[in-house]
Amino acid sequence: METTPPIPRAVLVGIQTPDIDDVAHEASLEELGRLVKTLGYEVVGSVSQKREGTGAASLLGAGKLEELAALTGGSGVVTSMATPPMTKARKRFETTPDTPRPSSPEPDPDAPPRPEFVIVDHELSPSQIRNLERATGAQVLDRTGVIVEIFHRHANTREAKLQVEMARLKYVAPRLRESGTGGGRQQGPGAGESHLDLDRRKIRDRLAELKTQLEAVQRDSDQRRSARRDQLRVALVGYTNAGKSSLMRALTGSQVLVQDKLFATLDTTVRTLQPETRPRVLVSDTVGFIKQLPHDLVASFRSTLSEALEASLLLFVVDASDPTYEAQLEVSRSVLREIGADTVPSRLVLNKMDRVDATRRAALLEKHPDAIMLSAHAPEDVSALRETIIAFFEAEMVDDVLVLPYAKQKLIGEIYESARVLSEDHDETGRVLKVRALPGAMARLRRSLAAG
Ligand SMILES: Nc1nc2c(ncn2[C@@H]2O[C@H](COP(=O)(O)OP(=O)(O)OP(=O)(O)O)[C@@H](O)[C@H]2O)c(=O)[nH]1
Ligand SMILES: [Mg+2]
Repeated sequence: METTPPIPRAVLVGIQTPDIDDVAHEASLEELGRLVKTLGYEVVGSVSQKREGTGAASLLGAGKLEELAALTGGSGVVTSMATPPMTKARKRFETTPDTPRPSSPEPDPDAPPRPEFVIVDHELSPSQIRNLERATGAQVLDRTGVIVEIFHRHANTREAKLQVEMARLKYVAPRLRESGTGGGRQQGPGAGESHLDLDRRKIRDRLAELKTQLEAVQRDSDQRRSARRDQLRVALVGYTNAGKSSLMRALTGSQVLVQDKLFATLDTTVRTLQPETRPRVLVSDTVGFIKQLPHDLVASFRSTLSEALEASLLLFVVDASDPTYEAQLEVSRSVLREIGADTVPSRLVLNKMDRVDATRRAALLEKHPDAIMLSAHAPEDVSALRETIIAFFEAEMVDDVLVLPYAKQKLIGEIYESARVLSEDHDETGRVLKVRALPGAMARLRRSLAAG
């Protein structure tokens, strides 16, 4: 008989430093809750702590720690540092949720199961994680850990899988370093090496292996991308859940995944704008951004985001119905700056306007007079966006005359692919074509004709 595994339960912990106001704090905690749900966990409670700084050993004050431990069934105190070192096996043992702890109250058989996870809305040092685990008896994950885990589960293509595994190992490695000091010695081969050394060496070897594999995969995708160079390309970029894939579907008629989940899309898809134009316009859907996107993930998604880098136009999609949309916009901008895509021409797209009332619409319009306001669900809005995209490229394109010698007729396909042929004549040298194309494409066609 099949039994579905129980849904893991989690308690959220928010840390509010003086630079964060109440609205931003609430929004951040809510977003963390959605991330945790995306992982398939149930959020059963939350605890918030106001803190001057975040360097404290356990991050939470004694009172909050007890409040949290009451929810998870832990002791509420960080046990003495003289406790045995956290070897991997011990860690596994200690974090097993149903391990009875001497200081825990007797479990009530009718009580709902204790949460197995404590998820902190802040990046934690390895020792902070360890101390919180000691006090709560639950497994502790920080925001970065949750995001890395989501990426890990959602990766589909070989490239995304390799990238995510690298990011994950890089996240795990430093945490091994501090949590395993003095781990037991090995017997047999490799004797004298601690478990920790062994784990770290394995991780290093695996990272090197992954790097080689990734380079091979990336050579392929670089080739595919360079074949698309000089084509009319627009990329949908923006915060996770803003509606990029919904717009992609509407603009291209493709069946990309749309979900009310964070990080539904991890792989870039490229499709043709529909109804098709001449030359055709390619639309790319990309991975979404998020606050505190772990640095290694940004780095590892650089190649996925090259789609954005190579586009002639970026559509910055924003969920205008989200009260924190401005912070989200700023996060997206800074990630794009980080990968060097901030020089690509862009337009702001305020999406989900169907959820915005007239007053707010007016305020948005005043703040962003150049923005395109729409709903990805309204077909007339989507066709207007299509016209805007076409008009953008139309303004970029230049006219020229190409002479195609009769000996080089095989290039005609390439011309029709990357340019619009306005008229066609014949003279004694060959076909004379009046064409309209992007300057880059025109230059490439000229080179092909010269070399041919
Ligand atoms: N009301 C409303 N909902 C929308 C609109 N556009 C998208 N949504 C919803 O917003 C959610 C997220 O949409 P997606 O298109 O998956 O968002 P995304 O930006 O691709 O998200 P990720 O791939 O996770 O980064 C889905 O539930 C959509 O149905 C809109 O214009 N109006
Ligand atoms: Mg998506």
